[in-house]
Amino acid sequence: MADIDNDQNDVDENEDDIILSELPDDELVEQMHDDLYDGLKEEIEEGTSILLERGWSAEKVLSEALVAGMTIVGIDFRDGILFVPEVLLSANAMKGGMAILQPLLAAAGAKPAGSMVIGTVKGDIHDIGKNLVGMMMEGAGFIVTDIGINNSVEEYIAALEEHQPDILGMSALLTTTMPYMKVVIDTLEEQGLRDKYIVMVGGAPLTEEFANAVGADAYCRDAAEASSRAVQLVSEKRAREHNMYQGSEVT
Ligand code: B1M
Repeated sequence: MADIDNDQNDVDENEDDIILSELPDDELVEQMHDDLYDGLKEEIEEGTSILLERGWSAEKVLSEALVAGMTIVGIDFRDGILFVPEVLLSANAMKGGMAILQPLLAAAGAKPAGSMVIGTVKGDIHDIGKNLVGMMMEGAGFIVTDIGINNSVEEYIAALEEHQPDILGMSALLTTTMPYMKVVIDTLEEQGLRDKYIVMVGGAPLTEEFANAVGADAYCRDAAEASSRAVQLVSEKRAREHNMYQGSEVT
């Protein structure tokens, strides 16, 4: 009798074993959403590699398999179905997939289009969106210095002074931490540093109106918009600098 039970268990286990490489694209993507939800990092890494091998672009894997999966996690986190430890596992799994995509997204860039210091604001430890923005910016040819999470105004300013980037990028995911962006921008003003840098802000709770109200130069809804806006803003900055230089040569 025990043998029959064991055999039955084996059958059940085998039935549960999903071979990711045997799934068609749409089922694989759905399975990856489930695996992200369950925080299965190895499966996410495997699924990411399979989609790339099948000719998917890194951008498509990122948006359809990873970001879309994380959106589902976010909804259930909001609704109290998932809790912090589970969401941390999902975030860790997502980072596994992103690490595979990172060199591919970065490879698109040629000579530096500009430079950026980016970090999440004080009190806020969310870093997935910031990391994505950094990756896309590298993909657009920027040199990116990522100063991580929970940054005070002193830490932002120290990084700006050290790296002298074109852009300061700040990310915030909480309504309670996003006002800190104004603290940073006001301090830059007070110290006479504001005009040296383009300030870009982003994060799920932000809006264009908020960005204007705190005195940022640009609000970007997502990483793709951040990289294209950055290219545009830096080329405008270069043109202004060029004109100023020519003006000073004439006089
Ligand atoms: Co947090 N969390 N979380 N969380 N978390 C949110 C943000 C929340 C909306 C969930 C919810 O309730 N639905 C909610 C905020 C509510 C609010 O303030 N309105 C929330 C909360 C409440 C909290 C805690 C307070 C929970 C608690 O402890 N009770 C706590 C706070 C901790 C802290 O920071 N002090 C907390 C903790 C955590 C985890 C640690 C468990 C984990 C973070 C892990 C990590 O990042 N390493 C986590 C996660 C994962 C989330 C959700 C589920 C997903 C965030 C994410 O990574 N999204 C999130 C719900 C959600 O947003 N759906 C939630 C995917 C990412 C690709 O998108 O970050 O929006 P996003 O980035 C986008 C754009 O916003 C934009 O481009 C990115 C890519 O396209 N963007 C920029 C971002 N930064 C930019 C900068 C730019 C330009 C564009 O220029 C510089």
